[in-house]
Amino acid sequence: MLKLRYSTTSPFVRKVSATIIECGLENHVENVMTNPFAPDTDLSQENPLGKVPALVLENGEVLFDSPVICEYLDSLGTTPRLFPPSGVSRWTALRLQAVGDGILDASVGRVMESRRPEEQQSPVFKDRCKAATERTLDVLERNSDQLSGGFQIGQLTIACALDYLDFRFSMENWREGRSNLEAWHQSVCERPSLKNTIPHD
Ligand SMILES: N[C@@H](CCC(=O)N[C@@H](CS)C(=O)NCC(=O)O)C(=O)O
Repeated sequence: MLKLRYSTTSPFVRKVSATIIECGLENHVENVMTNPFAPDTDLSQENPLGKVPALVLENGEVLFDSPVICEYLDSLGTTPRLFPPSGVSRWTALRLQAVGDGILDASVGRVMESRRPEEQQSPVFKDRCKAATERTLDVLERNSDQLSGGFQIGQLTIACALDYLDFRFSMENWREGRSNLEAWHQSVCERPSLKNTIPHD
């Protein structure tokens, strides 16, 4: 049995949970709830970086960083579903995954910053994160055709990123002026892997 150290709100964990469903591995993974910010957490014994997701393999080895975990899970099946093995399609999938992860890094960064004591927060940092997110969403809107025609790790990650914006920044409404991206999101959000892993507090 694999062991996934998870939290319910982490969008990086959600990538992994959705991958587990896409790959039909639900019965092979035990989910262990972990708050990486709890002072008494033992997470660092398994992931020295102290972050979720972390996947403990049957031999005790621990994988971390969602791209690594997702690709490992995808490799367990007979045919990879989410990570094309080589060629242009692989680089397209990895590139789109990096786009989604980048939006998540910026957005999680903003959330973390806003939880620090008010007088220690950096408006400059928060504005940079927001601007990076907005620019990246605009590029996705202009190139939304790159998202159609399949559902691989890139599409999965970008869907998780858009849902995370709904979860944490709904007042900013990423859909405004981005009808292509909205239509694409609508077309994938009913997939069981996404529908069953919606973030919640
Ligand atoms: N690049 C990592 C990011 C993981 C990450 O930032 N996880 C956050 C939760 S969303 C965390 O565990 N943070 C704890 C900390 O920063 O101490 C991945 O893709 O898995």
